[in-house]
Amino acid sequence: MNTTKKLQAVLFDVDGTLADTEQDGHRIAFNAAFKQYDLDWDWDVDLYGDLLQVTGGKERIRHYIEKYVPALLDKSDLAEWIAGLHKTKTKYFESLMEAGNIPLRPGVARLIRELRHEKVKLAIATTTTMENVTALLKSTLGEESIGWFDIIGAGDIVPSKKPAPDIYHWVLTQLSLPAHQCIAIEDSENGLKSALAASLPTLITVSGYTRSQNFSGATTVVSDLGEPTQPFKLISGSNPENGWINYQVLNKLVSHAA
Ligand code: XBP
Ligand code: MG
Repeated sequence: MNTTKKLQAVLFDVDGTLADTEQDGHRIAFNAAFKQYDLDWDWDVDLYGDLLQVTGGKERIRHYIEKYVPALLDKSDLAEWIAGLHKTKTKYFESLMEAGNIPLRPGVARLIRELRHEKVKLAIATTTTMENVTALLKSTLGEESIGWFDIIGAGDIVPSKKPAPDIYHWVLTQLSLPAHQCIAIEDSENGLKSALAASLPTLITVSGYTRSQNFSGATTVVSDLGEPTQPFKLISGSNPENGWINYQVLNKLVSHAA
């Protein structure tokens, strides 16, 4: 069997996978928005780690209110108020990306370049907003990189966010590809659940907040995508037998999973 023709598309998660955006990006942007709204809320590094169990910024704010500020639940326009606060947060996040302080994780730019060379389709399946995705891509790979992705599935485009499979189903439908010819790259348990529920083989690159999560069901779990000069550490799953994730490795993982 010619396995080199197997892989048709790679579906990338964004936060934690393309870049470590949570602690020094989203968290900072949430806190800046709270300040602008005269709220004394402070999402410190540990608290934010707990709050990350809820995906989606608006959903996370609502969860925080339910847990820590329940009196606010009586607010008649709560949904609109949360949406406004979240919009403000998105503006702060965009400025943080424009400042260019958050780099791509090891191997990401290289792998994207190689996959484009091999004519493998690139897609994004994320919980965050389209504005945030484009801001990150612009600041790290340049404006033209947005066009390198055949499909970008982001934010509220589907009714239920990860761990529901909706965003992966949506992206696969747009790509007109079956899940077994694709691979998802994720960093979190919620992301893995989402991808697996859409029947996608999934490679995990653990990130700051997700290191100790449960990744059973993942094809392979590695520290990062690795570079020839800076190999990844294998955490679990099938051994890619290479120090860095490239087109050939992804192809192998997909054909073994099929
Ligand atoms: C990450 C998320 C997002 C971000 C915040 O999801 O759950 O909610 O934390 O972004 P993924 P928003 O790893 O799937 O990209 O505030 O724009 O939701
Ligand atoms: Mg993620």
